[in-house]
Amino acid sequence: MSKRGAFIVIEGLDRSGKSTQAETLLKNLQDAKIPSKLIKFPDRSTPIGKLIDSYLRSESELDDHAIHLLFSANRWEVVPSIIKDLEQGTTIICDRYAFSGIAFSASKVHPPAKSASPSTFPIQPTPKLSYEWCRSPDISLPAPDLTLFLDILPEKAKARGGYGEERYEKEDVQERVREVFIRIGEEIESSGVGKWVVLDGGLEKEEVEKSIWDEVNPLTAGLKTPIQKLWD
Ligand code: 2DT
Ligand code: MG
Repeated sequence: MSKRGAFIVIEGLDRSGKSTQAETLLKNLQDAKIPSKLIKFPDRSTPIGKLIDSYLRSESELDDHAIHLLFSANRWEVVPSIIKDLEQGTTIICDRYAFSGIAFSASKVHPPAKSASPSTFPIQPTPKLSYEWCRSPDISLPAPDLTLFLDILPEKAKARGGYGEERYEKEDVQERVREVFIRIGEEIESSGVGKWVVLDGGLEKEEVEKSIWDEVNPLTAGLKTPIQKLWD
């Protein structure tokens, strides 16, 4: 059996350096003559992606469940092409995946209820969507062989030039998102399906690039194992 390509996902908070590192990794793989391709979610170019784009720019409102399912559908529509590429020996680098899907949706909370008497205890915000509900539409997606989580403290990410204008680009949101990412990573690591590596995204670009290459290099010879499924 000929070898298949590796499926490598890069995840992280906004301003963690994900997209820059994904592009650098593509270049390094191509320089090493490894057939490779970079994809990104959300893919804003498809009809579903256009609905997502409009929501992220706050040009439209959608029910939290509905937008979550659109993000998932935006992945499912690319699955046949991901599988085809991997089977033909192409290594795929993927900028955000189902893990962003869970982390951002499960971080949505109800606004705190206004109580008549002010409490001295901070009120824990209640989630709008459960972690399990958020995970379910992405069950059975192709599982990444390697996920690189670029970890950065939201305050440091913010200091890097600030967040943009899009929905979710706020420090309190990013803090909750980071907590969910950490939970997902622990579960992936203990599931034995794919490897989850936490890298310090706050380091200099070149240092992060080197740590990424150290993780990716062993996969560049191709894989003999079948493509696995997420959370199946
Ligand atoms: P970019 O800034 O990377 O374009 O992401 N998001 C992303 C979700 O809420 N659910 C998902 O499934 C994915 C893939 C993260 C735009 C924003 O979309 C969020 C940031
Ligand atoms: Mg963004």
